[in-house]
Amino acid sequence: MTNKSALITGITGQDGAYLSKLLLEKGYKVHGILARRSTDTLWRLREVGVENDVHLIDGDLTDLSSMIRAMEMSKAEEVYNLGAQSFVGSSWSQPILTAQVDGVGALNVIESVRIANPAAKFYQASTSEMFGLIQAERQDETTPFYPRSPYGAAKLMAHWMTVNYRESFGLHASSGILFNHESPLRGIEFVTRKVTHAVASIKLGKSRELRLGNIDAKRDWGFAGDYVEAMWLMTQQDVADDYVVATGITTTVREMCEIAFEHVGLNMADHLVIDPKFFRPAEVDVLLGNPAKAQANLGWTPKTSLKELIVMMVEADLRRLSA
Ligand code: NDP
Ligand code: GDR
Repeated sequence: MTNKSALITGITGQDGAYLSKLLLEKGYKVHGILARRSTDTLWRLREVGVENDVHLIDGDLTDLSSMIRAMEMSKAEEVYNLGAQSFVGSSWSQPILTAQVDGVGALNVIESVRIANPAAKFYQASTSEMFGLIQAERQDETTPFYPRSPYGAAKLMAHWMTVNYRESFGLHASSGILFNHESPLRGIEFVTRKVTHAVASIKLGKSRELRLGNIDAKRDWGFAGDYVEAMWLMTQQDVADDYVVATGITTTVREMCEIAFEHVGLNMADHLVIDPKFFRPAEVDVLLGNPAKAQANLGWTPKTSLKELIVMMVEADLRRLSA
C-alpha cells in the first residue's frame, strides 16, 4: 500500500472512474478535477462505488489558474491527464473547443506540473487516432502519425508537448497511446455502447432499430478496466516513455455488432439500418496495435476478450433498462 497523492483530470469519465478505483485500492489519496456542469456527472464514480472516497476540485482544463491551484491543493505526486472532448465525431463540429481542451488544455496541465511540482509523474492520455491514415499494418511506437480528425490533431499536439517537456525539462512525462477501450461506463455516443444499449433496448421491446454509419471500419477494442492498469504502470517506471496499449486484434464494427445481437438471440439483419448521417467527413479505416513494448517493459497484457467485453456491456444495459 502507498499513501501517495494523485490528481486525475477527467475523473468523471469512463477511464477516470476505473483509474480512481484502482488507485484507491492501492492506498492513494485520489483528487480529481470536476468541471462545472448543469447536470450530474458523478454517475460513473457512483457506479464503481468511489463517489465518497475521491476529493473533487473545481476546475477546467482550459483554465491554467485552476490547474495550478489543483496541483497546489492536491500536492499530487502523480498526475493523470484524462480530461478531453473525447468524441471524434464532435470534433468536426467543435474543432476549436476540441483543440482548446485536448491540445492547449493538456499543455495547461503539464505546465501546471512544471510550475507547481516538477518532480510529479505525469501521464498523458494519447490515442491511436493520432495514427489515422494507415501507415503500417500494425501500429507501434515507431509508426508515423497522420491524424484524420481535429480530435486526432489536437491529441497529437498534446503528445508532442509531453515528449518535449520530458526532453526539455526532465519531467517524468509518459504518453500512453491507447487504442479503443470500452466498458459498461462508456458514453452512449461511442459505437460499442450505442450498439449494446440498442440491442438491450430491442430485446426488451423498447425500440426496434439500430442506426449506424460505417460498419466496415475496424478497431482494436479492449476493456477500460485492463487499460487503466497500463496507465499506472507507466508512472511507476524509473524512466518515462511512450507506450502503445492495445490487444493486437482488430474487428469490424459489423462483427462487434453481431456479437451483441447473437448474445440475446436476435438477428442483426432484422434491426440494423445504415444511416449516412453517421458517416464521418474522414474515416480511420483500420486500427491494429502492437503492444509488444508495453508487454516487455511494463509486464502489461490485456485480460478481457472482445466477446467478454460486449457480453458484459449488453448485460449491464439489460440490467439498467429493466430497473
Ligand atoms: P470520457 O469522454 O468518458 O471522459 C472525458 C472526461 O474529460 C470527463 O470527465 C469530462 O468531464 C472531462 N472533460 C471534458 N472537458 C473538460 C474540460 N474542459 N475541463 C475538465 N474536464 C473536462 O473519456 P474516456 O474516459 O473514454 O477517455 C479518457 C481519455 O483517454 C480522454 O482524454 C480520451 O480522449 C483518451 N482516450 C480514450 C480512449 C478510449 O477508447 N476510451 C482511447 C484513447 C485515448 P464531464 O464528465 O464533466 O464531461
Ligand atoms: P473512435 O470511436 O472514433 O474510434 O474513437 P467510436 O466508437 O466513436 O467509433 C468507432 C468506429 O465506429 C464507426 N461507426 C460509428 N461510430 C459511432 N460513434 N456511431 C455510429 O453510429 C457509428 N457507425 C459506425 C466510426 O465511424 C468509427 O470508425 C474512440 C474515442 O474513445 C476516442 O476518444 C479515442 O481516442 C479512440 O477511440 C481511440
